Amino acid sequence: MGRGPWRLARAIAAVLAALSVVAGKPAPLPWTKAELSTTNYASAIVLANLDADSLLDIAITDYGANKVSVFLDLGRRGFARVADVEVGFAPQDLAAGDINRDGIADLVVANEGAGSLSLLIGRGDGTFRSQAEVPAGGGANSVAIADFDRDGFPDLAVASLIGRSVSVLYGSPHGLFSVPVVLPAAIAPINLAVGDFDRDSIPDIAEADHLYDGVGIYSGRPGRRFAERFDVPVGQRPCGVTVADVDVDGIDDFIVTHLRSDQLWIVYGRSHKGYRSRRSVATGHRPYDVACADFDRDGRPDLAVTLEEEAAVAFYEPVHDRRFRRRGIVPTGGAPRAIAAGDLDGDGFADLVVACPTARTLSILWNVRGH
Ligand SMILES: [Ca+2]
Ligand SMILES: [Ca+2]
Ligand SMILES: [Ca+2]
Ligand SMILES: [Ca+2]
Repeated sequence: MGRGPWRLARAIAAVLAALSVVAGKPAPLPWTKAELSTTNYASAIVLANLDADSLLDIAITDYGANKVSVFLDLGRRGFARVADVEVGFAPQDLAAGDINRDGIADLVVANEGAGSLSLLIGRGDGTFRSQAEVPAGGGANSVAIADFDRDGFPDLAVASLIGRSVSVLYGSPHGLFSVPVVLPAAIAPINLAVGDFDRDSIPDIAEADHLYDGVGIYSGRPGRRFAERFDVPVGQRPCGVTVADVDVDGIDDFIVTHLRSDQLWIVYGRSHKGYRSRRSVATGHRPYDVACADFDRDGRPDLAVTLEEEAAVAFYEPVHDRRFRRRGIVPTGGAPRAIAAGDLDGDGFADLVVACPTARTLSILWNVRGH
């Protein structure tokens, strides 16, 4: 054998070694990190425009302090924290939407300890002019806003851990909600998300059940009805569930994280019935939550996963056949849990907000590809 093929083989080995470094730890990704302090234990994050500018603001539930904290985005990567809002005992989750249809974003908070929902009506300056608390089942731990009966008034879906159920509360012209319609869950619902998984234009609910090896789907039907729950097997002990159109086919999909088995599952929606396929992605240790956005703007959504035990966010990009590969990781300020994606600085590239509850911080990961 001459030296040419040997050199070629060595060059190929060098390229493969370099690629394995890129796929593993240090991550040459264009992210700049900043930290915001929280009061106690940030359990959930929502990004919404809560004031009069065009920038997304940050609202979090503070589980230990029984409060919602709002960080107004002032532009130029600066934030102003407005006065915290008292909510019910042990707030675990929140959602943003215009509940009373006055054009101003409002917040709904699931209070796990109180078994209630706090309704915070926005003033449009990051503060809230009224607060109501409605019963929502014991261990209310996850909430979403959607118009399930398509009457133009926002409705609420809430998971009840102790009630072992998902409840739907229908909105009315007066901003009041109906008595809950209770849908039985499997064992221990800990998270839900809403999307249209069968493309019939009626919102459906995906519910992750912590003690059951699957995700329950409640398909919305015309009127105030849901089809009988059906389960999608997604491995042991699902934790987080996030809705996105991962394969860009116009049908919502959902992504499920698994704290204990170090993987996530992507369940792809399908027109008319059920789901088309599902795919697992091996992650690092203790994937808690996932955000889906097209971070590099190549037209294909990417995944950002909080790895609690690695104190980092891991990034995954799509490859062929609905599979994903790891692109790199970015360290956070502590063990990360909740994550949310949105363009905070208005440069057209999605940024990330990551809650690190034990460090009492939010890590802001600025996506600086556009700079
Ligand atoms: Ca409103
Ligand atoms: Ca409605
Ligand atoms: Ca549907
Ligand atoms: Ca899809």
